[in-house]
Amino acid sequence: MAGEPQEDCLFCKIVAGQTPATIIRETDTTVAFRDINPQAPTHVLVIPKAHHKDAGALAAAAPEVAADVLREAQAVADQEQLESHRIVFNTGSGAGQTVWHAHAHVLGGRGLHWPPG
Ligand code: IU
Repeated sequence: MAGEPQEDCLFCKIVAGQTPATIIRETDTTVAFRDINPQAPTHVLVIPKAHHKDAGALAAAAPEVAADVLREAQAVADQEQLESHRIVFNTGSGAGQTVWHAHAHVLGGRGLHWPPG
């Protein structure tokens, strides 16, 4: 069911403390942790604690939590003192989504080209 923890979901396991992660921020509804395979000097993932398969599903089911994720993404950029940054929601395998629990990538600390690859 939407929002319920999924047994086979890595990010639900991070939320539950069953899989280690370098958590840098946490709120009642979100967790922010460093990506294990960073693509920039700062690469942090912000996730809702509740399980939703992608950003669109999250926004449809729990718009207030989607707003919390965005607010926390900006808070990460502020905390990391990023001059510029990019917030990315890969959606669908063709766009590079590999983990089916909504997450915002916060990338910064280097020049970011446009359009992205
Ligand atoms: P994607 O947009 O679904 O591709 O992003 C998933 C990210 O999760 C990706 O950047 C991975 O490096 C990252 N990640 C992680 O931080 N910790 C993990 O244990 C696993 C993936 I698996």
